[in-house]
Amino acid sequence: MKPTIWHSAIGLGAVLAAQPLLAAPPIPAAAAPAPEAPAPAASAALTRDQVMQRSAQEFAAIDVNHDGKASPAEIEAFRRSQVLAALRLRNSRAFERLDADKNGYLSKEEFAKLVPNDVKVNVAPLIQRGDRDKDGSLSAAEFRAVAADEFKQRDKNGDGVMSRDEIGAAGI
Ligand SMILES: [Ca+2]
Ligand SMILES: [Ca+2]
Ligand SMILES: [Ca+2]
Repeated sequence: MKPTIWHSAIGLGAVLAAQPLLAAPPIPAAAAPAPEAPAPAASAALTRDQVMQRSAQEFAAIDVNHDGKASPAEIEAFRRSQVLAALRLRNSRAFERLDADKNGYLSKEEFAKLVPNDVKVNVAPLIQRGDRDKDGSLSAAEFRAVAADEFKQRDKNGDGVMSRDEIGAAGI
């Protein structure tokens, strides 16, 4: 079972912003933390409903002070945590490949920690894109609109499902 590699606008930005610490194969699907809904087991395709549901869960995770708005700071923190989690997982996988002889000079955990303590993320483009009422934050509705827009752009053949191909076409 392979979780899908699609991420919402926020998650996607995080993955694109992530600079690999080590030369490693492309981040596998699971590299993006997906505390939200587990991906469908049978297929990596995503329906619009799944995308919107995921987006709602993401918004809930971002809006930590529960004021109904995703502030730039909240989005930044969320993205940063996603990028760092992706880097740690990538490192952990790289370690498994490198430690073929299992002599373990460096523990897996230590190796996984070899990522920056902080990463720079730029949420301005996302805010700009989604902030329709120009209050500087994304409301749940604005956030939803970004996800819907993103889905529409990627569902090239308009069948209401983002197929693996359509997800892949995004170049992730
Ligand atoms: Ca908030
Ligand atoms: Ca707004
Ligand atoms: Ca499609």
